[in-house]
Amino acid sequence: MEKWRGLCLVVVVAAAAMGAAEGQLRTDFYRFTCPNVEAIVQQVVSDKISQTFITIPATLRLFFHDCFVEGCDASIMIQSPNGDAEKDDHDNISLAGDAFDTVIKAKQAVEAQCPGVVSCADILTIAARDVVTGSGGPFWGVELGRRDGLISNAGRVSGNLPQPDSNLDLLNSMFRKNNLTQTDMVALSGAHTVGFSHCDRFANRIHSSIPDPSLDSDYALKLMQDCPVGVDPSIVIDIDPTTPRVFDNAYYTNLVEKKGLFSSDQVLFTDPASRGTVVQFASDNAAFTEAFVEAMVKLGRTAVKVGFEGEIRRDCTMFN
Ligand code: HEM
Ligand SMILES: *[C@@H]1O[C@H](CO)[C@@H](O)[C@H](O)[C@H]1NC(C)=O
Ligand SMILES: CC(=O)N[C@H]1CO[C@H](CO)[C@@H](O)[C@@H]1O
Repeated sequence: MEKWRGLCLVVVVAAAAMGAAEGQLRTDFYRFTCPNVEAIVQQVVSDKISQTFITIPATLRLFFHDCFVEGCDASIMIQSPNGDAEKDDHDNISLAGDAFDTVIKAKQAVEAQCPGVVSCADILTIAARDVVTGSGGPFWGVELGRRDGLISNAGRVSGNLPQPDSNLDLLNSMFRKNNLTQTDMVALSGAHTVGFSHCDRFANRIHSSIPDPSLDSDYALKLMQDCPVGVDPSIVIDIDPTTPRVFDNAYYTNLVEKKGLFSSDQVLFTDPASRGTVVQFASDNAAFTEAFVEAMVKLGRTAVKVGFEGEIRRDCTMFN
């Protein structure tokens, strides 16, 4: 009897290990090795949210930036004494310290219960889901089994992240490189339903001599008041002027009303190739939610390291 039970366990563990080696992410990846991992992370995330709302947008954006550069491998978390890690690139400007802090704290809490087992990449993935749920958005099962990367380099950021003045073709090609469709891209842009932008990221739209015809004139006026010429570039404003703290489809109703903050937001409505998707998400929150969840799961598969690749970092900010 004992012998059989032991054998069964060996078979199951071997199957799990083979799954990992084959490079499969799975929702129950830690079921034997750290069954409470999601509850542990969720507790840290909700404590952090109750301290500061910025936890929500910051963590969601941190996940996106991690995945688009070097894959979802926590490369964004690495701290370099020389200031040349991925997070030091100028594109990181709004990666708020609270997002890094969330992952570091969650990792510490997880290590206390299951040392050396759960990757920082997976912790960031869980946390990104939890902040969406924590602001009124959907809950979904996250795929796990990523390993932490061994490269983090500021020089490898440039050209991999979309810019606020990117046009539809450029946005599409950047997302396509990461196996994401135009619909995924439009859905993921809905993350701009929460969070902040620095004035300098859209100043060219409001302070140019020719008014931007794709920008609502009242909204433009409000933006000019919030971000006057010569304003401190560290000033931040809400990206979603309607419900800035709620994860909902207001981002799309804003676009239909010409109230997209970045031209990369507004272009999704202006360009006939993506307008239909924007109009659909604006009128159907469930359709947006479903597309967002699907796209987040796909985003989480970007260039992942699995099996024996990479490492399980002990400290998310340092290679082992
Ligand atoms: C489609 C192309 C995208 C462009 C051009 C873009 C650009 C930007 C820019 C310029 C900011 C403001 C940064 C600042 O001034 O601090 C921002 C903020 C943000 N972005 Fe995006 N983004 C894109 C897609 C995404 C995606 C896919 C996500 C996540 C799934 C995301 C999540 C966020 C969040 C949550 C914020 C607010 C951050 C905060 O408040 O700390 N963005 N984005
Ligand atoms: C995109 O998918 C292909 C086929 O599954 C895969 O080989 C490739 O690594 C993926 N690209 C990224 C960036 O994840
Ligand atoms: C949060 C963070 O690491 N921000 C850094 C982004 O990069 C600039 C340099 O380009 C640093 O000064 C910031 O500290």
